[in-house]
Amino acid sequence: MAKRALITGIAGQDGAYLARLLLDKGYEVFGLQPRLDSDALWRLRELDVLEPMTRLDGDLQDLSSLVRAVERAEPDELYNLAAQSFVAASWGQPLLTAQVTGLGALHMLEAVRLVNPAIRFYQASSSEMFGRVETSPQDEHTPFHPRSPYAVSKVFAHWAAVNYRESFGMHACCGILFNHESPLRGREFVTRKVTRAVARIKLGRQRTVRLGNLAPRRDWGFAGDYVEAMWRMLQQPQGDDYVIATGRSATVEEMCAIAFAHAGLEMGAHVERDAALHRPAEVDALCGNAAKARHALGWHPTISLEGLIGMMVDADLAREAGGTEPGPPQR
Ligand code: NDP
Ligand code: GDR
Repeated sequence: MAKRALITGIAGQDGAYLARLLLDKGYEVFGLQPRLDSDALWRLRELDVLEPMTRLDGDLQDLSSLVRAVERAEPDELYNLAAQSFVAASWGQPLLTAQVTGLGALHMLEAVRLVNPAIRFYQASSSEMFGRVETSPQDEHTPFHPRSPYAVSKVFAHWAAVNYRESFGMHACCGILFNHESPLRGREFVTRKVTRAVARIKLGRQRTVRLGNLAPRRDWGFAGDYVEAMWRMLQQPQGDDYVIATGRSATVEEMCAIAFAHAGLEMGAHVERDAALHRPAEVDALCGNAAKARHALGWHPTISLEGLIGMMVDADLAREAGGTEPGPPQR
């Protein structure tokens, strides 16, 4: 019989890639999303996963909707990807972020415990939990020092999942994923903001892009690789926590330079600095050590930063040229 999976945050970047992966593996896929209007589903259309999956209404803030979704889907595996995931927005909406990204994960764990604690559970933890780091690279033993309401909420959710594993013997895994991007990345995140601007500048539709702090370092990988790691975690005999990263760290400025160079443009003339885009507390440098995932899961990244940013610029050029820009307005 086909395995069944329930994915929360199905309409987000990772939800779409994970749905594609699981459908290709023969799973029956159920996707939970609060709003099921047409605009929200563009990523599912792009990866051709909308028709073969079942969509369920539900919100991480509403435990009863989660209980109903778990009862309906009867999943073998549950991937909790839903979140208010934009770090910059979390200072303006700290309570909403805590309720969805933090408490929402606990609601999801409770729904699983109430309906069927044998369901394997994946929690989308984040490298943002490391925050102000004192050692590099970061691995599963690096202490957390969250620097935003988003990261504080993710630490709560992370420990809730660990606690349910230890308290109730649940097969709960936390994937501590470093930044991962793709042509389906939301336009508010810096890579996609830059690749979209590069495409528009190349086509003469815009002259400059306004950016905040160009100095922070991030370890950027490809979302398609990272959802494969999520799945591999849930195939292990025991629940555990894994860092997923490329091990290469680059500054925002270096990432921008790659994007402009890919389109044959000179970056200097097109980037404006805007202090209003700086964050109240910044995460200066992240770089992950995924040795545990490499050994235990046989996982490794397949796409370089140049390959990733080039793929995103090419996708944005094609969309801009074809007038097929998908997705909701930029936040
Ligand atoms: P996205 O922001 O693209 O997707 C998040 C999804 O959650 C969206 O579909 C969103 O819907 C949905 N959502 C928001 N609020 C609720 C709610 N109250 N109830 C149910 N669903 C809700 O994120 P990604 O796909 O990039 O990331 C997936 C997960 O992984 C997130 O938890 C993120 O924090 C985490 N993560 C991401 C990393 C990355 O680099 N991409 C790295 C590490 C962790 P809507 O759009 O309608 O608001
Ligand atoms: P991040 O991603 O906060 O790391 O969280 P984001 O792309 O938003 O920022 C990365 C870095 O770029 C700097 N930056 C800007 N960022 C944005 N968005 N817009 C700008 O104009 C800009 N200028 C400079 C930021 O200050 C930051 O240092 C992502 C999300 O997917 C989280 O959900 C996830 O948990 C982490 O990655 C790992």
